[in-house]
Amino acid sequence: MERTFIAVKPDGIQRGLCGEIIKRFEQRGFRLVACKMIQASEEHMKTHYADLKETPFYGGLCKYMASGPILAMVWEGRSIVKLARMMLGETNPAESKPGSIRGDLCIDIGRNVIHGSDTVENAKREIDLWFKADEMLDYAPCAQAWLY
Ligand code: RTP
Repeated sequence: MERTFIAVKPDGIQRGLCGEIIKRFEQRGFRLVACKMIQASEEHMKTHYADLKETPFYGGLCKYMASGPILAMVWEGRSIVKLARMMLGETNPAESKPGSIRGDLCIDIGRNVIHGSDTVENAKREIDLWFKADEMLDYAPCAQAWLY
């Protein structure tokens, strides 16, 4: 089963959007296997966004991402890396379709509320960067009597 790293960015936390974002992943049928609030250091964000090192926005992006708490999560499900990116919408919310998280919830490229891994390989790298193995729970999907 595929896993991806999803993070509600500081602006998403400040705007109280965690519930809305988690709801969308749950309703799509994906499973939350790890979740924690964390205020990352700028160094940690520089490692996370290392592939953007040469861009003009790298410094500001890393500083911003370290400016407040983030909700770091690992979600699991079939083709989740690709499907989560579709759920997120475009990097620039102004170009995101209504119905996507960014298309519904934000406008500014620098305050686009959510991060999602862009490839299966990067998902593995990011999950390892943010979570220890024992912070992720392996539990079976269930069809219990109390699920309707
Ligand atoms: P993310 O990594 O945060 O999920 O975003 P992404 O894959 O959609 O986009 P990426 O190219 O990896 O950029 C990371 C974040 O940098 C900010 N950004 N600013 N032109 C700009 O000013 C600019 N371009 C990108 C965005 O906040 C983007 O999410």
